[in-house]
Amino acid sequence: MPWRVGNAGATRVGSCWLVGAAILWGAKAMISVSPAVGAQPRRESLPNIVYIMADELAYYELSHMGNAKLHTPNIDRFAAQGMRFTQALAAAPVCAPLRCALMTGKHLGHASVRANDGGTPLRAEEPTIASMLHSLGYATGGFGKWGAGGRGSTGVPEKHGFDVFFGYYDQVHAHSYYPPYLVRNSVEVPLAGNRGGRKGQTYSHYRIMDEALAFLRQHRDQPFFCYLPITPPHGMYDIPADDPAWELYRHDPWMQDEEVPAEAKNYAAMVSMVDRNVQEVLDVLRELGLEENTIVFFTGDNGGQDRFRSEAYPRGFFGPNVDPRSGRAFRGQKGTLYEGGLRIPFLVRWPGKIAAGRVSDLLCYQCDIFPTLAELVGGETPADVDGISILPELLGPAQVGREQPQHPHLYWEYRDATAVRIGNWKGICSGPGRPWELYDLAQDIEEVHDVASQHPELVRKMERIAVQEHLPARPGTYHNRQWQEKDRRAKWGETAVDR
Ligand SMILES: [Ca+2]
Repeated sequence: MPWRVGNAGATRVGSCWLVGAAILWGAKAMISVSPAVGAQPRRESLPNIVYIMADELAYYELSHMGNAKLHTPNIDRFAAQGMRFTQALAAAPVCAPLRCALMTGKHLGHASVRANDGGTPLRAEEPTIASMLHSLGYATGGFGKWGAGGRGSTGVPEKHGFDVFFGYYDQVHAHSYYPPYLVRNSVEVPLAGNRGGRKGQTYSHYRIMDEALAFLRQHRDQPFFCYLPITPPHGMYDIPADDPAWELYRHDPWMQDEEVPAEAKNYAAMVSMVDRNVQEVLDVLRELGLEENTIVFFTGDNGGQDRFRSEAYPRGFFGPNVDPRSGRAFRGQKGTLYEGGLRIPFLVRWPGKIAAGRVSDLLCYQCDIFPTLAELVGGETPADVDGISILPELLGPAQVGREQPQHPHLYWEYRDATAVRIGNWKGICSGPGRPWELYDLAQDIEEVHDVASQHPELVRKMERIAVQEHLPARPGTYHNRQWQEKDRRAKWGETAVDR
């Protein structure tokens, strides 16, 4: 059955599982902006959405990508049952800006959060994925690290469409797995036996996952959006010694090697803990009978960091940016606009709707998620969103009723650097007054052969795009800085004096 495309791009609904109720929902979205709550017919016919985003987990840190040290059997199976993207990119190379871009669909030339210091929140009036879904009657829950506005600011998640957000609002707070408290809808939730820092009695990530899984159960009878920007395997690299993930490494000689830093061993266990969490989500969906009405995303947030470097491992012990099969490496890492800062794992699973085992080379980035989900559910995409819907790529053009469009260009900026992508061409300018570099990623994925001098017109075009896409940032504001500062201090908490 073809998809019905509504007026002004505001409402696109259809397909077999949405017929009837979704058209009704679509019509409602066109004529009314009031939150759809209460007695709506067949709310369950709208698909549930789960978006799991592991902090820092890199493109080549999954076993199915050839990583021989890290074990991710559940994510490997997820990839085999769903669709894997080879050119899904972060909208920014660090946490806070990319979370803003993901939630608002705006690239870094338009995003309100462009710094990673926690000081620039979302503006009060900005629509987000959560507010769009909430207006259609979705239950909306976030669990993990928000990063787009601290407590006491205009950017808090409960003012941007989330019924509940539990975890960390500030990314410095999120460095500790044993903080004295987490935050739920801006209210502190004490964690027993924790003083901050690296040791304690309540491992924060367990609490966060518990609440996320409880949210799924609680909302089994209505459409839900479960956003899981979980903090592992981001450092500090702490995981309980009795976590079941350690079992996966019992027979790995490197795990017994005293030369390998304990932090690297913890990191591996954290990756496999994330792997287990992914399966826990799928298991609950299956138990609730929701697997076939739930689209599940699994992704990283920014490009990999070359952690645990040594003479033997110049690109890091786990080689997050090195293809284990070819040895080719992405240039740069987290924090840069080279591919090492932008490539992320991106998998989407939806039994019966997304063909199993497909691999897509579609060029896309996190700004595309908002319009994709809006198209999926018949929600409204704001006119100033920079992303494009990738729904035809996910479900197939026949199902959606149109071909997958391509980005005319993609745009990034971070600190002094700017980057533009046009098809396989990537231009990077590292700062004001610096020459543009140009790479043909189809031939040169490592970005080592600068061909700018051979393509001056293309470089000029990218320069024009960079000027056109950059608007001065308009961040939100804080009405109380003390709460956010308290949250940042809670990283070390009472242990700060011991350091
Ligand atoms: Ca990150």
